[in-house]
Amino acid sequence: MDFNLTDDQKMFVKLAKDFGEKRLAPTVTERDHHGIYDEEIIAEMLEMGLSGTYFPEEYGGAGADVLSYILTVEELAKYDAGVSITLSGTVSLCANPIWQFGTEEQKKKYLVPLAEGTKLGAFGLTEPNAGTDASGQQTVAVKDGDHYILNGSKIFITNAGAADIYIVFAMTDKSKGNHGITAFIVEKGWEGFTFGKKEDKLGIHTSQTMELVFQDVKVPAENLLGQEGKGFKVAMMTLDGGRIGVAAQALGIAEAALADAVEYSKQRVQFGKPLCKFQSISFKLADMKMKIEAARNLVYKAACKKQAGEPFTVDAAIAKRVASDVAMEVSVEAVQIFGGYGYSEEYPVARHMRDAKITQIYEGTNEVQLMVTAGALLQ
Ligand code: COS
Repeated sequence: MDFNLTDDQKMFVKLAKDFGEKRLAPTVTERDHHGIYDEEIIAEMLEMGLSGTYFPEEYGGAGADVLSYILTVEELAKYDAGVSITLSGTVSLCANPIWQFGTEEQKKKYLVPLAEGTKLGAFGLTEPNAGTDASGQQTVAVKDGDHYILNGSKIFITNAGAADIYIVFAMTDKSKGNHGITAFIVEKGWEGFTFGKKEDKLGIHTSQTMELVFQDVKVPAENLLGQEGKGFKVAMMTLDGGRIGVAAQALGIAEAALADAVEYSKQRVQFGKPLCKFQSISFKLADMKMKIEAARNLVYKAACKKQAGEPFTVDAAIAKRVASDVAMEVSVEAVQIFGGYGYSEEYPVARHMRDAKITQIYEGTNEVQLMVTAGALLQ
């Protein structure tokens, strides 16, 4: 696998880097501390075409590849992990399933504005009683003529409230277990579709996470995504791609934490010399670097396999677990190197550590990634 970046890939990295330096870095601390989801920043990011990377030009995309997108998420996460998941939530979890499973009409109506960046997307699978056990959906959709009537709720939904387009999973036939789950495309503003409380989270404060509430929402039958009863597969296949996005986010967080720790170790003088001159610190930094580079290979490999149309479920699970564990380990070590200052919110390493934690949890906990990998290993 060749990870020498193409000109297109380099261009997306540069776009994300410039945006990160100019638009994210100056205000990220304030937005993090006050839990601000900044609509203007997100609109600017979308206007730059970052949500269209790998979708074909005929659907509003840039016609580049999955690795370009993954590099973009990674780069953004170095500056603001909340903004990177806002992008990943719209691309991996909303635009991608429409591209993969949607009808031509659905692609024209929903994928085009998502890829062009005029609309934001979200994905509603998790419920109060259906987290890791995603097949236990309690949201129901009952066919009524040329509509389905949707009732239920979804929790911990990234981009909720801000997004215009939602992929929502519901039971259309409870007697069939996971074969009774169906995916729908639901628009913000439809009668009966409201938002619950805004989550008060440990990290990724610059992203917006809320509850979705559906009360007798009339969803036109033409908004069914894929086939009736095939929604669980839509969810699983969508999450396979989403997990590479989370892995890229984790990679970006880890890289930012390492860069901060390297810089600090050169400046901070104790016992008459900079911290980096102590082997206990330089070895720690080297170890952080090694783990990041090992994770990077897994993340890029999973992206390349998705691009090539090869099976990538296990690669995504491995990449997500390894990269998120690395992000957690590296950010904890970065805090350790900063000592008391690391525990203070005055420096960004505390934010990196808080942001890293969610990458071990969402889009399938790391225990789920072990289940997926073990399942494939023991077939
Ligand atoms: N791609 C395609 N199909 C898949 C699939 C994948 N990656 N994973 C599972 N399936 C299919 C299986 O082939 C099976 O199909 P059949 O019923 O036709 O045989 C079906 O889905 C059920 O598979 P399985 O029995 O493995 O499902 P489980 O209910 O045991 O669940 C886990 C497996 C735990 C891996 C799954 O529920 C999961 O990923 N949970 C976490 C959900 C999640 O990530 N939530 C976060 C939401 S977004 S923050």
